[in-house]
Amino acid sequence: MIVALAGGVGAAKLLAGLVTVVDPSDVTAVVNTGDDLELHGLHISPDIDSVTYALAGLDNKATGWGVVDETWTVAENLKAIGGAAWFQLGDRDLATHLFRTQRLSEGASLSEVTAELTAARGVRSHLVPMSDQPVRTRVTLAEPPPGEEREVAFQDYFVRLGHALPVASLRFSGAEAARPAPGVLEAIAAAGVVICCPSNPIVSIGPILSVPGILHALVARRDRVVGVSPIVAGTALRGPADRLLRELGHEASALGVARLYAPWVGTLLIDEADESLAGAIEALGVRCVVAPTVMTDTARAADLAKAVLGAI
Ligand code: FO1
Repeated sequence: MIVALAGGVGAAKLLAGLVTVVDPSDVTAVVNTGDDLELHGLHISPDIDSVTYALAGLDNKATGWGVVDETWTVAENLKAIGGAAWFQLGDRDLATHLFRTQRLSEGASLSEVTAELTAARGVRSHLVPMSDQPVRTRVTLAEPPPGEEREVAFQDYFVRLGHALPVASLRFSGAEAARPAPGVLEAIAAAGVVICCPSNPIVSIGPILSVPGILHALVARRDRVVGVSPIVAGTALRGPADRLLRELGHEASALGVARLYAPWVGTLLIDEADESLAGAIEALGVRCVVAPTVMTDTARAADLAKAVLGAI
């Protein structure tokens, strides 16, 4: 069994490639829910949805989030009547949020709803939220603009403010009281390989590690954990991972990622562009494997998945 720690787009791409080279039902993805939000009375789980849509072949490759062939009738009408328009929900995507919110209101857990949604979309891999309890990433801005709170919710930082403002610190609200979702610790303990997907180390993988028990379970399987650096030649291929690393005092490089992950990642796969860092990474006690990591299409993602599996 293969376990993957997953954030949004980078994880979704790698997992879409992975399921072309292994039996999809052998894959369990533990997904970040620190990005979740409530908007228009709906519970939205962006990373769970990004991974689900990618595995169902429904992902919108133009935006990197949401559903392919999307239409925007509801969003346009919401905007016309003065509703919150900064976080765009497409018509097809809305069905997911309506279903999730209704089932949660009936008392289903987020894991149960996720299993129902993935089954309905024909996804054979197991998707598990990191926790059924709410854990929310909160971002403290270094220089809040006038009228802005110093601490904002993740999607306010990421989408409404365009992840353009420097960050002073982060916290994962609710983490202390959260428990790993059912099956998470068991899956990590039983996995032949645990893949840490090329997701943002700070705001995608960080929240997963904040759930009590998960880091401990990973440390115990360190020799089976393979990370993929989301930083290539000092930059994030997508999103603010490089800036966030720097702003929070880390090095924005594959070596910086290795330093962060060294306690629980036994092997780190880095891009060919970063080959010169391999020695310094190995000096940390992290095995280093060099391979092409840029996933321009599913075939490249499948090659990366094979390299990850081959690294163990
Ligand atoms: N990202 C944006 O940049 N703008 C949006 O309006 C937006 C809407 C949205 C709706 C549903 C969903 O599942 C994701 C959405 N995202 C949007 C992406 C999301 O904010 C981030 O990519 C993830 O949270 C980071 O992994």
